[in-house]
Amino acid sequence: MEKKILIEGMKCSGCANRVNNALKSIKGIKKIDVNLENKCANITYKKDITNEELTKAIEDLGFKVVGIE
Ligand SMILES: [Cu+2]
Repeated sequence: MEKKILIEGMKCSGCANRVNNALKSIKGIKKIDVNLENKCANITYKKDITNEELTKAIEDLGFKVVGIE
């Protein structure tokens, strides 16, 4: 299963790394691809992960999740 998370506020590769690490800490995510230019993160996961869980992990870092599709 895959989701695309739209994120506002990432300005450099350091930001992208922080998002990557936050997502990495969520159990069940198998693959993470944070794209700075497109302001999004694509994830592949195997167990159910709620949008709330994803949003919280990213917004705790100070970024804004504007959509998950
Ligand atoms: Cu940055």
